[in-house]
Amino acid sequence: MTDVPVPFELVPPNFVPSRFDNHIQRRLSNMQGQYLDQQAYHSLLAEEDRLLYQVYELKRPELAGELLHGISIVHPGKVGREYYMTKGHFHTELDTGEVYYILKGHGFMVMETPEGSWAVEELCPGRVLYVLPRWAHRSVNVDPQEDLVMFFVYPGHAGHDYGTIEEQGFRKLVLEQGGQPAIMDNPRWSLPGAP
Ligand code: S6P
Ligand code: ZN
Repeated sequence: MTDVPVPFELVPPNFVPSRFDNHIQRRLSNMQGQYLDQQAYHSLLAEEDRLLYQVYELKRPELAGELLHGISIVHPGKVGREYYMTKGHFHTELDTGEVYYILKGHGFMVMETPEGSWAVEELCPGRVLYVLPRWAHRSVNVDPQEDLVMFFVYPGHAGHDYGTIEEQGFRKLVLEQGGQPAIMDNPRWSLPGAP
């Protein structure tokens, strides 16, 4: 972590930051219970614990005045008909948003609120998506070959709540249907607290 303001570069074609403090790699084994087709998940995992996505973080103190930022790279691929995706999370401090700037690839951001509102927005290079406070978010790569690469920035005190999503996933899934991405209801999902 630097204590003086110095820039870094995001160099095409892969956009890995020219300096970073933390490199996170998430694999199939980190996504237990998240994919709809559990049979496909377990047979893929038996073959190889594939790398699904990576995050390069520029560390800053986790304080309200700070902005945490970095690059996320979701690789192409599918588990059954469901595309590679991030775990997804709410921010622990619900009233914190996040900005994504899409550098490369093609995907969707799947979002929802604790009250059950949902939104799915397409991601393509040059596009900016502001994920509003209170909205959980998951990025999905729907390109058959290319990485989905995004720059993100969010408040230092946001924190991550993965548990809520781990329980039943997001309300909407992005799956391949007839060669195209399609948005579908998640059969495992019900409004938290509903009978
Ligand atoms: C953090 C921000 C991203 C994600 C990254 C991986 O608030 O939303 O840096 O951490 O896209 O997703 P996840 O759900 O595994 O943290
Ligand atoms: Zn976030």
